[in-house]
Formats: sequence, structure tokens, C-alpha cells
Amino acid sequence: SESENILAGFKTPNVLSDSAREKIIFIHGKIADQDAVVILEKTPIREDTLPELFSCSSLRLETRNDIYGSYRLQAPPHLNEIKTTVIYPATEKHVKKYQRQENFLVEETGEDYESITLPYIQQQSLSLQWVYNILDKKAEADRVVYEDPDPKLGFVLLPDLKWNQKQVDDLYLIAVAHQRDVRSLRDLTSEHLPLLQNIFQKGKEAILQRYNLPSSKLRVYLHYQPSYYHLHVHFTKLGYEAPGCGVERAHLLSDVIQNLQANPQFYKTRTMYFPLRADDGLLDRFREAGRM
Ligand code: M7G
Repeated sequence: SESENILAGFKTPNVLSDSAREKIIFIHGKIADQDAVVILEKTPIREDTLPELFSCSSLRLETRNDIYGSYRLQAPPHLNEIKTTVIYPATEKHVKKYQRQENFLVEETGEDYESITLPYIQQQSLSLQWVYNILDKKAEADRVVYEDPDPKLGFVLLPDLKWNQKQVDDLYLIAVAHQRDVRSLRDLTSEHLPLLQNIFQKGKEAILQRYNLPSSKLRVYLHYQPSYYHLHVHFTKLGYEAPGCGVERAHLLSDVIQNLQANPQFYKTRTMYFPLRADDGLLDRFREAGRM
């Protein structure tokens, strides 16, 4: 049930990584003897809650010096929530994804992709069940912001798991393509331009409609390598540094479209650069192939 506290039975937790500045902690532990990853994150203070925060909180003085006062504000519970994500049962890949790790930049030619990366991701990559659940309306159906149901050009636009939708400051949506045979940027050719342009255009329009945020305030991009090998596009608010969005992984959708317009085979033939974590099995494959 919704009110059941599955975290009451969260055992032997250990911290995978954390950030005091981002006020987030990633924890690995067991729920009923199965691996689980729990993410706790303090959410931004919303301007629209300030009147209530000031009038309904208790304020305790800690120190006072001249004109400088330091207080502890005890906010009412509903203004002091912790966004919590539970991945359960989690695979070893999930645990690794959130473990603090050293990164190494990989150089992947078109041939490396065919001979090293593709066989690896065909063997082991994270399950796409959650993606298919979205496309089939078996999950998150009530969260859909916009849908174009066309099987070739269509997509579902909805809030990313990372966004609680309470403030536009950290807006984060994803557009998931209906078409199921594009794994990543590497599979894109000029044939997919109508799909990409459709996602770009209609995604921006839907976000303007719903959140009153113009396209001049959006960062629209794909990741390479992605975590999930089914075509999806990230829409975040410009200036919001979403966790896990390093410059090396992000490819602006506007650039992707232009590159494919200039060269239909651009992403089949280009050398791509991306960071891999020290414990990523794909990094071992590049090493074994003498490409590192
Ligand atoms: P990615 O570029 O494949 O990987 O993006 P990344 O997570 O390393 O960035 C996948 C995106 O889908 C991420 O932004 C996730 O937060 C988001 N996401 C993942 N899951 C499992 C879900 C989910 O179940 N629902 C929704 N709405 N978003 C998800």
C-alpha cells in the first residue's frame, strides 16, 4: 500500500556517495534480503511556501553577535519533506551507478562501437521494463504531460524520476520515443530527423503550455553513453545542474539534428568521447581490446 513504510525494514545500510552541497545521499542496503538503493534528497525551498514557513514555524535562537543572528527553524512537516527514491530489488549495476568512482574518458570510434560497445550492451544493460511500462500506460500514466501516439514519430513526455514537480527551478522531464529500435545516439541517421524534430518541437510547446517556460530557458539533450538504451531526450531548466549531467555525456538535441542534416551517417562514423566509471565492465572491454 502507499502508506506502508518499506524503509522500516531497510537493513545494513552503507553510503555509496553523498554531497553536502546538493544535500543528497545514496545508500545501499537490504530489504527482505534483497539489494536496495535508497536516495534521499532535501528539496529546494519554494518561494510560494515562505509566508507559511515564517508564520507556522518555531524559531530557536542559536547564537547572536551584534547584528548577526543564527536560528534553528522547525518547519511544519509538510514543508520539510525529503524526496526519497527506492530502487528495489536493485541489480549490481544500480549499486555501481551510484557509487562514488573515478572516471576515465574513453575514445570510441565507429568500429569500436560495433566490435566492443554494441556486443557489451546487448549482453548487459539495465532493464527497459520501466520504459515499456510508460509507453504501454502500465505506470506513470497519470504523470504524462504530453503524448504524440504516432508509432514512428511519437513520444511520451513526462516528469523525470529525479523531479518532484514542486518547483520549476529544477524542472526535469524526459521524452521517451514510442519507436523501440533506437538504442542510443549511435543508431541515429537522417532517417530519424522527423522523429527528433517532432520531439524537439512538440516537447518545447508542451513545456511552454504546462509550465510557462519558453524554449530559451531549456536545455534539451541526449546522453551518450546513456544508462538506458531506448531513445529518450532530457528536458531540463537552463542553469539547473542536474545530477549526473556532465558535459562529456550531454549532446544538445539541436546539435544532433544539425549534425544529421549535414551528414546522414554522422553518429555511425564519428569518434565519440565519454567518461566511464572505473568499475564499469565496458571499460574493461576497451582495455582488453587495447583501446585504453
Ligand atoms: P539516461 O541518460 O539513460 O541515464 O537517462 P542517467 O540516469 O545516467 O542520466 C535516463 C533518465 O530517465 C534519467 O534522467 C532518470 O532519472 C530517468 N528515469 C529512470 N527511471 C528508472 C525512471 C522511471 O522509472 N520513471 C521516470 N519518469 N524517469 C526515470
